[in-house]
Amino acid sequence: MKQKILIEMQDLAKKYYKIQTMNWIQSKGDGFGGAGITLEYLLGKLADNDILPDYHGIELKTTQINSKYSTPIGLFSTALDNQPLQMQYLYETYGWPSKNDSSQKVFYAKINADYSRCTKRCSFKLYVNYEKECVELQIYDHYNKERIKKELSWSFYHLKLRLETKLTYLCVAEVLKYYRTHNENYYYKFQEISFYELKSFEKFLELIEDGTINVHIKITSRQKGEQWEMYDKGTTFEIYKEDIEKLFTKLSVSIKK
Ligand SMILES: [Ca+2]
Repeated sequence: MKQKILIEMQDLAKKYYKIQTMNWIQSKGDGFGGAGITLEYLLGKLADNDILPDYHGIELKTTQINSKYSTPIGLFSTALDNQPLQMQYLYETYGWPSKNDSSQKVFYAKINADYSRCTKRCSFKLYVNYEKECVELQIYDHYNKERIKKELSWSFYHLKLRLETKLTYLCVAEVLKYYRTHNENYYYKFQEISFYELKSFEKFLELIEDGTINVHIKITSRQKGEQWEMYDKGTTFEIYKEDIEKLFTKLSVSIKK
């Protein structure tokens, strides 16, 4: 590992230690990403950048540890790339009526290498195609199990570029979350921090193949005048926290005194 990154990690660990000592901190953002936004704010980062690592070559992730559910860590978000507007195609062709309002369409699903049944008619799965150098989102007719001939994929080139640029070095902060009804605010308490280095892109592909990494497609609809239109909240490759050391090697970083 580069010496420069190790120094940045030690520096980050030191700043983080100060944040730990601050105890409960009121959220600086709202909704789902509040913990991450709050941490970035406290570290003095101004604007969010989805493409590059958050902090001096290190990507920051937060994970809530007092949640009933095991929440996955989003690695990076990227649309299908073998043709333009593939997400649009997916939404228009395979979207299903929303539970809240059946006049709205959604395509909101987690898909991995096992079959995931999304619609009455179709199942979806991820398949790593080494020959074509892409990760395919395959569609199967649920009844006859035959593959529907439509190519939807992410190229190895694009995935490798995204993974290696954003996630070569990673820092995961564990956080406690508390909702205070009195003033309707979220509060966070920052706990343990861990540092990691990416194993390899080949490992990433292996973990897609064995079902460890899934893709979360989040397309809903929003109203525009009288009409509903597609609202794409992003397509994210995810890994559960308990699997993180399958993709990354844990590093030992101590605070430099
Ligand atoms: Ca981040």
